[in-house]
Amino acid sequence: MGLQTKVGIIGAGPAGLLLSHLLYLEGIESVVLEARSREYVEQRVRAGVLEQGTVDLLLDKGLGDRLRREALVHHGIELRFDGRGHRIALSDLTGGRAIWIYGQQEVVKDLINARLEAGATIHFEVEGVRPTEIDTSSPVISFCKDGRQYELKCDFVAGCDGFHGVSRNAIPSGVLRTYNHTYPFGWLGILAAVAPSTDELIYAYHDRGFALHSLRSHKISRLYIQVAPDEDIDQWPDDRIWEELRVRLATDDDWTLTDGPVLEKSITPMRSFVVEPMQYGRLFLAGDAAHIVPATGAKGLNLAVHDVRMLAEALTAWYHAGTDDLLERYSNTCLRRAWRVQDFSSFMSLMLHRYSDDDGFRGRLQRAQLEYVCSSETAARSLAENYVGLPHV
Ligand code: RFL
Ligand code: PHB
Repeated sequence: MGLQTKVGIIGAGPAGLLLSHLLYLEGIESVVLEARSREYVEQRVRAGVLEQGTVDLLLDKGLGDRLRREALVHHGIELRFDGRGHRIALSDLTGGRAIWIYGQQEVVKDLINARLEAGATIHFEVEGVRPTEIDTSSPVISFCKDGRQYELKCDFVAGCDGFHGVSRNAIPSGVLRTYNHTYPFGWLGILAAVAPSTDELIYAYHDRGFALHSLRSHKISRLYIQVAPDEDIDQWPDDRIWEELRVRLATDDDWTLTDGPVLEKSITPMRSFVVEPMQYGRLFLAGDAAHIVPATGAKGLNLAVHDVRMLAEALTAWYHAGTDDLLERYSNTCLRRAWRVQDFSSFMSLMLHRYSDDDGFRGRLQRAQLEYVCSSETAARSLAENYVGLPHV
């Protein structure tokens, strides 16, 4: 069956949904195709830290009603090592910028509601999605839904289908250059029904490995520990996880970690990945489809938001002013920020994780780095401005 739209968007994650909303505000029609069910994408536990710039955009585009009520503003983070905490005063160091704690699945829920309220088309649970004829001026996305085959004709295809999506593979071989780095560790993350034992995020460096105490609300905590990338989650009953967190987050004073029921747990590998360019013909890649950063910098979602903001502006200029210079610059503009964020996320990862092959040398460098960012205002400011998100890169 034949369908038609202006922009065909593959993936209903934050990138695809936000792009669809930004285009709608400019009067540009789009259709979103998603492999999973609505329930699944709304429940998927992932990011929790939004940069100031991400929040400003969501508020500015009318997506902030619930975010304004429920998100928690944080003005600092703690780096903890040798049993002591050191606060990085994010806002004081960056002219008042902050980070906001609001779960990615809440952003996704808000976006889906806004899109459906505006009468948008989101096809969930589609199969066999395949972008074709992307090197012509009328690409087609073929897909299957409820056993019926469809062909969606569009002007542009936005590949917002994450790292495991199909869009990137639709680009002929030899066009893309891939940069890939796998870190020798992963994160075991839990979501727990217990009030956070901290007001601000704690990034802990410990001989037994990295640990992170984050949160989602006054009642829900989010915590992570460094594990081997191929760690078997069955080896980690809840008690063992809490015990390990307690050891790695311990301080010399009387700080204690309160445990509670574990609602969700999973292991995530840490990797860096970038493809260049982020465009081929009428196919534009955005978000995790084009780049992955290790989670230590809390940047992946924020980078995805930046990409689609650039893509929406470029498509708006094409439709409304008939100019294609922003579309041509799209890849370079986004890659500049992607590599800045890649560097920051790598810096945080290398500083905070233990390496199993360390003969002691790396550990000494890590400690020197930690002491530097915790004692030099200049070094702390550099970390802070990257963490809250550089306004211009
Ligand atoms: P997503 O969210 O992966 O969405 C892609 C969507 O595409 C769908 N899809 C397909 N649809 C149709 N056809 C196909 N063939 C398809 N293949 C896939 C998928 O079902 C999905 O719905 O990518 P997007 O939109 O680019 O968003 C990127 C973010 O999800 C990601 O960067 C962040 O979650 C990364 N991240 C963090 N980012 C932050 O900015 N701050 C954080 O604090 C933060 N913490 C994290 C994180 C990621 C984590 N994990 C699990 C990887 C913490 C963790 C543990
Ligand atoms: C989270 O809350 O999920 C989170 C926070 C900070 C990070 C990564 C993830 O660096």
